[in-house]
Amino acid sequence: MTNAILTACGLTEAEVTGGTLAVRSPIDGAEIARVHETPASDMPAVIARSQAAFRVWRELPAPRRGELVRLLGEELRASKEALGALVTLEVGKITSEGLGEVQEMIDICDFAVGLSRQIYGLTIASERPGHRMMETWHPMGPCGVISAFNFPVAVWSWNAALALVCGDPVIWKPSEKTPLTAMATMKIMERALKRFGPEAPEGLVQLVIGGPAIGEALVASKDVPIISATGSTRMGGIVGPQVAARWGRAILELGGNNAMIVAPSADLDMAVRAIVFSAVGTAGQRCTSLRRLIAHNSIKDDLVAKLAKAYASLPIGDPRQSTTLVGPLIDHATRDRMLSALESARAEGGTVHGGQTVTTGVPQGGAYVTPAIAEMPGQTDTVRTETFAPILYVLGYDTLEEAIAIQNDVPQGLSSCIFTLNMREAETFLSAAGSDCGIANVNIGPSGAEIGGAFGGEKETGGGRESGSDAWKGYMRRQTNTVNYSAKLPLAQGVKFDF
Ligand code: UN1
Repeated sequence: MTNAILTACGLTEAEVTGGTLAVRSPIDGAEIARVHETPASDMPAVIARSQAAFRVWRELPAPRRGELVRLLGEELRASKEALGALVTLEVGKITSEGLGEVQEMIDICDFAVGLSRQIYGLTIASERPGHRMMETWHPMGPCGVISAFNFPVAVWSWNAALALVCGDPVIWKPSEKTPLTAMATMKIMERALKRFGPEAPEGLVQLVIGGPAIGEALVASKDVPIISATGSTRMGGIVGPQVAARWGRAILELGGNNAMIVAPSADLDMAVRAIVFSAVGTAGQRCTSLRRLIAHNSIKDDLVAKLAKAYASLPIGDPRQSTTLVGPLIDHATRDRMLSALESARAEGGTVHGGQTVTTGVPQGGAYVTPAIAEMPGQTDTVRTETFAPILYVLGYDTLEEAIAIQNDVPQGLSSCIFTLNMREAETFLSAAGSDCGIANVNIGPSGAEIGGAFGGEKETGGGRESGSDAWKGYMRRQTNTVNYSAKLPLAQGVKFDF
């Protein structure tokens, strides 16, 4: 089965054996490959190739660059099943979410193809006669992409699809837990490059595999002006200042601690469906996963009872089975962190439902758990900490103002939502005095965003924006142009300087 999936993705025996990096499937903990790491000593050459590619790629018209991304989208469509199955094998996502991840790649390719003909700059009214002002967007240079295990390929594609149409080469360092999906994605990219032909320079898209030394080489290099890093706040706290210190541009997507406010008027059945998907989907391992439920005290007990019933019915097990909704955690260390967070929650006065290790009816060797609900007496330190596992903390509230204050009173600021049928409450939540997050939704959960919107958040989430809207501007440099077509040289602000 494993070999069939690797072969379907075009990975050869030589590529997946004999290396130094062991890859385990979270499904059963079995080693599925030993891949070859990029020696840190290769990094200067990798970066030099990327710089050389940049000098060629930046001169190709953007719509022509978009053609490469169009071909990538086509190749992804053809490889959707194979790559989706590999996401399931390497990350443990259920089959539907593995396929959904590849669909997200296809979607961003489509978006970027359109963007390649819409890299618009403003024209600006000049205060001087016979002058014209405008903005031009230029390619920026190599873009280093450091991605996390939980969206091993979609997050790369958000960055790569935009960077490529923006004229930037890409150097990708995936999570050490997920080199296989990255290698398979590169095969797909290579097919697109081959069809595109010789206008695409060698080294336009490169993959480097390995640990922190590889990432550090990218982060430290002045020749990699953009570093897009997705992962923990701890990682971002190291990467961000280093990139800033060398005047690079960091696009950071770090931790979240996403909440849902459920108001008295909410459609509770709909809220339950949204809560279960966003708290339990991907086994709670999305940066957008729902972690805090802030429920009005008048409906809280009813809601928790409905949730407990829904949780009890969730099929937990092998993510390759079509009926499974909760697959394994990425590894046993994650399971241990989940159990210890629940211990802390209990010590803080919380009442925990679920949160047990599951060993029957699941493949042996994987880290399977029952998702947990923890009713908390308040927003304790444990609640304020992101634990990358299916734990839903429940808090009560009486006034909307109080609910919004609780929602905002965490270090992270990625995603948020409110369930209400009251228009005043919904609009207040979205207003300047409402949610402080980069994403704020009404009557849908915090996870599962479409690619068309800008994705990212504030505070310890890092402030970066990727994917849709005008996130492309993060991959280009803006140039302000003033053109004088008159025969005089008037100065701005009425300054006189005659000699
Ligand atoms: C992530 O978890 O790093 O909004 C990205 C979502 C997905 C992307 C999540 N579209 O849940």
